[in-house]
Amino acid sequence: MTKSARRVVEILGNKALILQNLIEHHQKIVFFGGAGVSTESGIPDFRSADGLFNQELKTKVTPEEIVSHSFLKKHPQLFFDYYFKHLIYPSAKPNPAHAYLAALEQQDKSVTVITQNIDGLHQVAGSQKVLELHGSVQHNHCELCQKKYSLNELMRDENGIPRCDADNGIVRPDVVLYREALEDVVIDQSIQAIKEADLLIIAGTSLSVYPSSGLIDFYQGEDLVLINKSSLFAESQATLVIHQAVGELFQQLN
Ligand code: CNA
Repeated sequence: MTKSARRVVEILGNKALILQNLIEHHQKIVFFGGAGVSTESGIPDFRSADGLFNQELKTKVTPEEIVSHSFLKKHPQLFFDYYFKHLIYPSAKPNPAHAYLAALEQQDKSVTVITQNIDGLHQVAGSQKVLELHGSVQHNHCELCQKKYSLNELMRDENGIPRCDADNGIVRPDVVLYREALEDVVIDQSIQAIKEADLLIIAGTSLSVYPSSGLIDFYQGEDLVLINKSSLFAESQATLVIHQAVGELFQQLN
């Protein structure tokens, strides 16, 4: 679709059609997502009005402080109370956005999902190429002996501190906590995928968590699509901006 044709469709209001067209005409697609991709699966994000950071807590400690490694070290019980209550959603199911991306991978295209989410829903939907910048709640390990535990094993004692059955060490999630470094290999693979992409779709992220959000600066491709329920600073650089719920939007695509 030419730029002028795209503009006509935009004026007519069918942005889903433009997105569909962009996806059809590009071969190397990167989907860069955040917590907003999973809100329609019933998992709250951090920064929406009803997101976790805006919910009243009984303590003066902020969620950012709680979800940090120093807090886990000092107050493991309070860390896991918060973690199990607010960050684990074992019954959440993929929504149409997850499902669409998994199906797209089956077409003759290169599709890479780069996610800041820790819920593992892209893999549940069937996506194979998923780079999890902030790790995953599905994987856990003992801080002392590194023994691995599944989420089900971690949740055996939902009210206590998960302990290793070999040495009683604390079993922690393989999630990048605040003030912890991202894994080099995941960063390198993400940069590579973004550099090679000819379509970058950014969805459901406030782009406010660094260094993850800075990765999109490596994009040199043709078209940039931004999907978010609210406005973002990066909109001026985008070919297409869609203010809509991402699952609802992807449900309209073929
Ligand atoms: P964020 O800062 O909470 O921003 C979410 C963004 O998504 C906001 O701009 C919302 O307006 C927007 N949004 C919410 N729902 C939708 C929707 N249905 N469709 C379109 N847009 C929507 O979250 P970020 O991902 O930007 O911040 C990164 C943090 C959030 C990472 O460290 C994650 O680990 C963390 N997080 C992950 C999950 C999860 O794994 N599902 C849940 C909550 C927080």
